[in-house]
Parts: sequence; structure tokens; C-alpha cells
Amino acid sequence: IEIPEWYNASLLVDRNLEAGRAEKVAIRCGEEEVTYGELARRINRFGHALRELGVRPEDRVLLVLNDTPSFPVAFFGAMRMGAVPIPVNTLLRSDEYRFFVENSRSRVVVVDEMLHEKVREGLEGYEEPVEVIVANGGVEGRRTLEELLEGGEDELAPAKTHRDDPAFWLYSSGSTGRPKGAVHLHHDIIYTCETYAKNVLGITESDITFSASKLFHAYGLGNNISFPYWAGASTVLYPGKPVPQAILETIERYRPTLFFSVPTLYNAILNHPGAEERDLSSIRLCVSAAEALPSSIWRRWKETFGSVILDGIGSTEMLHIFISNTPERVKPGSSGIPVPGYEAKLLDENERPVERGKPGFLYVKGDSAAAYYWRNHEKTKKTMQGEWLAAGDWYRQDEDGFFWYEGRADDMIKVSGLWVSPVEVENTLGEHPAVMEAAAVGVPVGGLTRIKAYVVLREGHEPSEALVADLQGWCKERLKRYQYPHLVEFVEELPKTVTGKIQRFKLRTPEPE
Ligand code: 3SK
Repeated sequence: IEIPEWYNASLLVDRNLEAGRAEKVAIRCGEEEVTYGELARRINRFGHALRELGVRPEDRVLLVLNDTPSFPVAFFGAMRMGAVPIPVNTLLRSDEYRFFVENSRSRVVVVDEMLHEKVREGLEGYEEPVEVIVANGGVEGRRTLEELLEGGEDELAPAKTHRDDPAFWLYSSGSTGRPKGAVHLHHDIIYTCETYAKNVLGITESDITFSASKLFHAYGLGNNISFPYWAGASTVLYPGKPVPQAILETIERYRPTLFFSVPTLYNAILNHPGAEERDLSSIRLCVSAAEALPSSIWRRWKETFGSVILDGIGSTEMLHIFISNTPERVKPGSSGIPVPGYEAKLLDENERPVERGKPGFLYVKGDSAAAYYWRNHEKTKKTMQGEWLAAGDWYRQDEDGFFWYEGRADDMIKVSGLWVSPVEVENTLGEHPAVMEAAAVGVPVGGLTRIKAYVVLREGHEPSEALVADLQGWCKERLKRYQYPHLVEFVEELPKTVTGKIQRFKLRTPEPE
């Protein structure tokens, strides 16, 4: 893949102007339609506005944005003038936004009006100057994205960035400690387009993409920004909560040809009353990632809607999917084969290749890999090992070369495609007056991963259904909504090592027959 030495990732949008698609609708979001020409103008205007605010190349710009046209405008506008945008999860608490601003030393935060209060609270007492820009609404005393786009010039030459300069970061959660900022370079996005989007999806300008997974996640960013813009396709943005009814309505209204989601939502749609009557006939291909798609869901989906789901595995560090089933070769239940442009191998704990059919740690090679983790040399060394990246997953490869997911190499729990740290759940439970200590693990339920908490009660407290509901409510109030324990079991004690570490692997029980 030939990428010019001096290259700016925002040129992905210019491709469409050069190809005569200025009048073509790039984005549909509610009633709003944005053409490629208008998108390019807004991106350029925002780039100018950042310069006028004193933002310099390589300064970081935090994006706390829902899925609306403001997202690509802020993302590409920042990169165009050489700054480094950092999209983050919109479901977080104020202290987590404070962490992101401090950790990245962001100079600017672009935040949706409805998320502004959490960011404001998080920044209380923060002494560095931060310019907060409000998108999709207004807040007294703050600049708005809309007013910044009103003035300014329509043209802005891209900053002279090298293809290997930092372009954007994505935070990735790990089993220990805070999220790590994975630093992606200007050449990474186009690499995912020229590999997965071209070779697996076969995306063209006639496609309409719709991703139920949000743009702040690497998966959604590729699905609903990089891939359609690269191909000159159109994309549908839905800013609300991705619940089955809303997703089905969006599909019927905008008739996407490529639909991207995660196993939990495919399952929820199948179980939604009357789902089989809904019109999903526009979809030529569905994609699933973030956790392994059970073959039962694959089959039900095919029987109900007639479309194939391509399951694959990607990561924030690799930016998008690097192992995938293909329209020509699908093995339901497997993650597929390496995407052309990527290589994968399985090694044992001594870093020796495992025999075919035996499980091993997954390593992947490909030019969309993040360069390093910001301010985290130790994790960088462990994960980015020369050309190879340790994915942190445990896989098996069958006789046909297909990869089958065996579980995480560590204790992190992936629920609905989002990482959950067991320690966070345990600490929250531990703050409940009835709880002495707790351990959280991921368990398979109906082929999907759910959080189960093992709880040791303090004296004077008895196990009961009411207490289970109380503990779940406690977690829901304090954590993100997907982090509460679905299942709670009361135990006398937790299995521990001699040094007192909880042995979570002893608590992961197989699914009952
Ligand atoms: O989790 C995944 O499978 C994934 C897929 C694409 C892009 C990013 C991620 C994390």
C-alpha cells in the first residue's frame, strides 16, 4: 500500500471532491443531510478556528461527542491543521473525563451539549487552560462549534504532516490501571480501508453504511467514517442509545447496505417482538466484532433476515478488524482468517509457535498498529513487540486456518464489545455496607459474556433476592450502565493466592448444559 511520505489523514475527505462527489450526500442524521462538499467546508472552517484559538500542531483535542456530523467535523478538522483529536467514550463519569484531559494534556475539549455538565464538573479546580467548545447546542459562557463554523474560510490546505506523525489517539482499557492512550499515525486509517474495507467488505460508492457501535470506538470510527469516506459511500449516523427498536427504525428509514453491530445487539434484535416482520432487505452484509459471535445467533439471523453476518476480531491498537470471515468463506462461530495485509500467529507462554489446533496467545502484524501507548513505556514494550502486536487474546487455529476465540489472556471482561475491569466492579461492590469483599468475572450466558459477582457478606447481613437487586442497583448508580453484575452469588470466601490475590480464573464456571 503506497502512502505518500507527506500525508494528512483528512485527505480521506478530499478524495471525494477530486472524484466529483461534492454534491453527494455523505451523512444522513435525523433530518440533516451533509454533502461531501459541505463536510469538507466545515472541516476546513473548524481547522481555521482551532488555529485562531492558538492550537498548534500536535496539541491534543479531546472529543466527547455523540454520533452526529459534528464528530467527523471535529475529528478531521483537528487533524487537518496538525492537531491530534482524541475521541472518548460518551458514557463516562466526570472524573474519567478529568483523567483524559490531564493525561493527554488536551488544550481543547469539544463536547456535546448534553455531556457538557460532566466535563465541566470533571474540570473543576483544573489549573491548566482548557478551551471547552460545545457542539449541538449551547452553554452560557462557552464557544459553540456552530458559531465557530459560521465564520472562517472554506479552504484550508492540510498541515504538512508526515505519514508517520501522530494523527489521533484512542484510549484502550486494560486489566490494571487507567486506560492507555494508543497513538495512531496518519497512515493508519487508510491502511484499514485498503485492507479490510476493500478486500473483505468490497465497499463501493453505492454503499450506505450504518454502525450501531458508536464513533468514539475504533470499530464505529472505521465503520461509519473511514470506510464510507474512503469509498465515497454514504453513512447514517444515529446519536441515541442503540436499542433494538431504534436500530430497526433507522434501518427501515435509511436502508443501509452495510450494517455493523455486536453480538449482544444482534441477539437483542432477534428477541425483539415482531423483529421478523421488519424490513431489513436493504442490507447486503452484516458485520460483527468486539466479542465472538455465537454460531446460534449467526444461524438465527440468517434464517430470520436472510443476510450473512461476517464475524471478525479487531482491536483499538490495530484500529480495525484484522481477522475476519469473508463473504466467500464463513465458518459460523469462528473469527475467520487473517485479512489480506495482516498476519497472525499463535505462541505459547515461552513465545514458541503452538501446534495447529492448540490454543495460544494471538500476535498480529499489520501497518495500522498504534505506534505506542502514551506515557506508558512498560505496556508499550509488552504489547508492541517490533512488527508484532500482542493482542491479549487466547485463540486456536483449525485445519483450514480459521481462528477460534478461546478467551482473554487476562481477566478483563468484554461485555457488549466494551471492556470492563473486574477491579472496578469489585471496588464498587466493596463500598456497599453489606459487602466484605467481592470478585467479578465474565461468564457465558446464552453464548454471550455477562458479569458475575461473587460476594462475601459482612456479619449481620444475610443473602436474599432483595440484596441481589440492591447490589445491582448500587453498581448501576455508580458505574457505566453495562458494568453492573448480571449475576450475583454469595460465598463464604474467595479463592486467593498466598500473596492474597484473588484467583478469578477459579470462579469462571462453564455454562450449564
Ligand atoms: O473489538 C473488536 O473486535 C474491534 C473491532 C474493530 C475495531 C476495534 C475493535 C476493538
